[in-house]
Amino acid sequence: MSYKAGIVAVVGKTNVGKSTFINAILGKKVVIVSDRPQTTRNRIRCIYTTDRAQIVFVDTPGLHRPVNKLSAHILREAFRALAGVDVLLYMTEASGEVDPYDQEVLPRIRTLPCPKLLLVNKIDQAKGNQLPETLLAYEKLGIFDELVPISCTKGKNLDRALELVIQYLPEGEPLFPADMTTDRPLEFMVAELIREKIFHLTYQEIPYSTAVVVEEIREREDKPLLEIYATIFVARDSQKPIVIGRGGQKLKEIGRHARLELEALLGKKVFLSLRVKVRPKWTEDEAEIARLAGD
Ligand SMILES: Nc1nc2c(ncn2[C@@H]2O[C@H](COP(=O)(O)OP(=O)(O)OP(=O)(O)O)[C@@H](O)[C@H]2O)c(=O)[nH]1
Ligand SMILES: [Mg+2]
Repeated sequence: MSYKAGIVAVVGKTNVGKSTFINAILGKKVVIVSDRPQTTRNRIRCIYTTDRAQIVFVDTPGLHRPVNKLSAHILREAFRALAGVDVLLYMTEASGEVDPYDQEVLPRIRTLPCPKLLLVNKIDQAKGNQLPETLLAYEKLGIFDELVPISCTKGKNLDRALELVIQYLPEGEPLFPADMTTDRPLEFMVAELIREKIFHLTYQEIPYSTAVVVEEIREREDKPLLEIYATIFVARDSQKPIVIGRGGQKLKEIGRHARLELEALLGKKVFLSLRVKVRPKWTEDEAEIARLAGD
């Protein structure tokens, strides 16, 4: 059988588990995940290669109703991912009906020329008849070529989802080297990891007002150590002391969690220096959004 390769966008409402799915398929943490909506802000290519196929998954920001310029930007990013894909994976949860927000978005999905697969995620949480009712409701729309119930966290039916994706992929040569898992540079991945820790360790509006920029990654010559200098930007003066915490405790905690994960990921010691800066109202300023949370 000839080799298969193509671009597969993973799209759906925010927080349904798109990034978790990609990590589960790749068998390692490539993209960040949190239990709160709008974690992913950019389109991120994640590459899965076997001897039969190469799938270039595109993780996308969750679809949502925008509340400010930043979230409108994030939403545009998600829709931009739809252009030129070979297979579309639309993800939803088993709520028992067509999700009202999906209902609004699906007309834009219907007209795409590629095969479309529906992933019904979090089936471990489905109660009673919710799963069969969800499948029936989405089936009736007549949009999807396949409907696949899965649980990303329990690893249920992921092999079936993967098989189907490969089945619908076009034949072709690999697009990326086999050992590559993302096309994003290390600076981006490090910034994302720090942002994830902010999602895990701060509350309310803080993660949504925060951006992370890695200023420098420096390999020490005298010892096996990676020095990383990053800045956390917040949108208001009052947010700075919250991110820093009493006696710098919160910032230390964010740094420690990020550093430990980076060390495990990179297999070397990391020195991580974090500072916090205020960029007043950056989430409402297109130029700042492009600079701090852009492509
Ligand atoms: N119970 C359960 N939880 C899941 C499953 N898959 C993902 N989750 C959880 O759902 C939450 C959201 O996961 P993400 O992968 O960040 O969701 P996302 O769709 O990428 O979210 P955005 O990037 O914000 O659009 C996390 O707390 C995951 O642990 C699943 O199969 N079962
Ligand atoms: Mg995500």
